[in-house]
Amino acid sequence: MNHTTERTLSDEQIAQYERDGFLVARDMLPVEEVAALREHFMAMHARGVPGYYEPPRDDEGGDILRRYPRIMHPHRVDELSKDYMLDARLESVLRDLFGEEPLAAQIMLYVKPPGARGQALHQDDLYLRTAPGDCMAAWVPLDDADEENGGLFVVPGSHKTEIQCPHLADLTRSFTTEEVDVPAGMEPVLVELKAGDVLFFNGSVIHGSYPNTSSQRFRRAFICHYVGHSTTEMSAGYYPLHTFAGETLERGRAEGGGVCGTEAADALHQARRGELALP
Ligand SMILES: O=C(O)CCC(=O)C(=O)O
Repeated sequence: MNHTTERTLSDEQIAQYERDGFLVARDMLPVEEVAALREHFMAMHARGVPGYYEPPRDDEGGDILRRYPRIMHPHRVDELSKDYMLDARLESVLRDLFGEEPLAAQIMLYVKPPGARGQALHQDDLYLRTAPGDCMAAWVPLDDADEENGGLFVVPGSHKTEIQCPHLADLTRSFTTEEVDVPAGMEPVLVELKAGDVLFFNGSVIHGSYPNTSSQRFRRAFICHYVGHSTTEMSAGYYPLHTFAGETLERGRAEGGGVCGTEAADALHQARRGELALP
């Protein structure tokens, strides 16, 4: 078991996370390890997993993301993905930030090639529906991530605002269909990261990314989502949860939620067509 009673983070780092809703841990993974991960994930991407996610398609149809779709839940079919989702280095930071044992819910892989759209501003808690408390993301860049190649933006302090009902995003800039507004007086800021850094952020923080405008630079990242051990319910699509000791478990099933970035938009579209009444 990876349990340790010693803290990894300083009081200042924990206070900064609580104030801003995010924390950058620099140089968590050695560059050689990140290079090996890039290779592993690109090979997986090229292979596809029939019956699980679509192998990359050659006919782009004007959208490069058809050839490079994000891969949801690779930990269910790929041991290395699961190992990283349950990595002890991530666990120690998560434990300090949650203030309790973390449980892993999912991992997603984004390849984001040159020309790819981003993911409009949103809050993960809308989809994971964790209660009580918030989920947390560990966003692990596999390339240096900056404004040019579509790095991640966060809105500092927005985890202290309400979870918003999204509206339709600008689909020329976002591959997901929903977007939330930036609260008055707040601004999205780019979190510039080097491959090997890890960004941790609270599930209520408004965040997202814009298109990759570079001509040659991919912006690969894997993103893991976690909840605290005291969670009593969440969206069932993320079950089973994983302990860092390797057990699986479930909690209660929250209403709604679903795959990050699509569920609420589907509901909005259905509502517009008069098939569903929104509360
Ligand atoms: O990596 C991105 O571009 C967006 C990721 C994101 O918003 C998320 O993981 O919820």
